[in-house]
Amino acid sequence: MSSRCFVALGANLGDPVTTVSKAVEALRELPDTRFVAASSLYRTAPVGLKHQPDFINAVVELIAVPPAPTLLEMLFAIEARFGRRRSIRNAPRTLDLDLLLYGDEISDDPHLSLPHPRLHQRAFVLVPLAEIAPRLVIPGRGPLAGLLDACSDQPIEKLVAHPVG
Ligand code: PH2
Ligand code: MG
Ligand code: MG
Repeated sequence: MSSRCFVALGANLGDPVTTVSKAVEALRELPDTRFVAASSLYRTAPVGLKHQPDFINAVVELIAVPPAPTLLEMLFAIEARFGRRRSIRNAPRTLDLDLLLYGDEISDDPHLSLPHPRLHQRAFVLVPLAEIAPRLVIPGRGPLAGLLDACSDQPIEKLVAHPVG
């Protein structure tokens, strides 16, 4: 058994472009998991706590064999490798990895809510998600395209990848 999963990446401390790019590479290496696609990187205005640096965000699609709680532990381990220290909610962070969707699982477990409870309100998740999975339907929320319209006022800018050299 395996499930189609989506992981959101976010960073706004240190060198967030490098951090998010390296974290995408770390997700490629996860055991018992097939890497399907990564979105572009996006520069986004902070949602929630306003007075903090802009974020770099992206979304990755995986096919995962490990169950959702195991996959979540793997994501926490990558966050820790990148120096994540947990303080107050929505505080600036070197790397945040959120499990957005695990197949069509719906869960209200406080340690692992699925789909991610705020994903449908956040352009910094929905825009990169739509880049790699435009026809996705969010369990309990409906088609992604309709959700995107509702947050078109949130500033988000796609970063153009520069060839090295
Ligand atoms: N993450 C948050 C809170 N606010 N804002 C943006 N733009 N990007 C994020 O990744 C983000 C946020 C909590 O995880
Ligand atoms: Mg998180
Ligand atoms: Mg988060």
